[in-house]
Amino acid sequence: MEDIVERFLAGNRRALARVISRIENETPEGREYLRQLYPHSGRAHTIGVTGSAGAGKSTLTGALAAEYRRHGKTVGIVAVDPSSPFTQGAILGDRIRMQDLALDEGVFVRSMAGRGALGGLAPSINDVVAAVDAFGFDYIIIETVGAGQDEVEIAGTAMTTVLVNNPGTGDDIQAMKAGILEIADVLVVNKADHPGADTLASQLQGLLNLSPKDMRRPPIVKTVSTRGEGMQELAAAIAEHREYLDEHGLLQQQREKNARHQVLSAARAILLQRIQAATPDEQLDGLVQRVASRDLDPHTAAEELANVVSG
Ligand SMILES: Nc1nc2c(ncn2[C@@H]2O[C@H](COP(=O)(O)OP(=O)(O)OP(=O)(O)O)[C@@H](O)[C@H]2O)c(=O)[nH]1
Ligand SMILES: [Mg+2]
Repeated sequence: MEDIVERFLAGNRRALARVISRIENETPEGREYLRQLYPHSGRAHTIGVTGSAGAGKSTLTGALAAEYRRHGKTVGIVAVDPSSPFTQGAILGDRIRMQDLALDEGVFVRSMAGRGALGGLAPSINDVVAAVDAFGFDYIIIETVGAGQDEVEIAGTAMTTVLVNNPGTGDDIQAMKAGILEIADVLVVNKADHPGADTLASQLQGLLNLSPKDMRRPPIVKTVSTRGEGMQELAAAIAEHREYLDEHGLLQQQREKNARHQVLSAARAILLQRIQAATPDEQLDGLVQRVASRDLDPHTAAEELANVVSG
């Protein structure tokens, strides 16, 4: 185990891949790696790329990574697969495209399952990002398909959240309704080679103009990711957001918020494991049946379970 951590810290990519697998599978070994590596994390600029299915997130991620590579920066990419079998084809396509990048030593690409047992982002995503961060990449781009809650959660993980929109889809209005603009630090109008890009950009600007004057208004960047167009502007907008965070002391605040969220969700997972380990199947089945037949309410049942570990 020491050996793997040493090789990891010496920059061995196979060690990185192995560490991530252990973390992803939530093994005790994975937790031990993370314990040792965590102090080395926190240096990368983490960028969340989110938006609807097919908005061009993967293409944009690849193009942005290429832009950073042109400046000699290293990039880790964590692509979070949506669980819907509907989009499986697209994911495969992403992997193939991403493989071109993966031949580059300065880029590391990892796909992972997006859903935990209870829905929402898999708890290990933050841990995987921490491992990629500890490895020493300058930037980490985290791609997630926009599914409401995911977008909110990714905002907690990444320093800068990029929301990818497309012309002619009406996504902007949807986004506004879901309150998603609130979490976007940079707005992208991708597929700007399609008609309606300027209209969408000005619609988005119109919405932003409604927000309070003292609030930071996310810049809007038009891109054609397939041709790498707009990547310089996007990189500049991301850098500008990072400066904004630094200048206003917001980075530390964001880190603390994220840390609190992670500590509490890890604690929740530990307690649940302990409860499950300490509860005989028959006891759980009995409680479940009583709740199902309205003989007992779920909270009283849960308290009974929790008492096993707390009392
Ligand atoms: N015309 C045009 N097509 C684009 C652009 N960016 C991406 N595409 C195309 O849009 C399709 C979807 O791109 P992806 O990058 O896979 O989109 P995604 O958002 O990652 O998709 P999911 O991960 O499945 O949600 C592909 O066929 C891309 O080639 C663009 O700027 N212009
Ligand atoms: Mg994708």
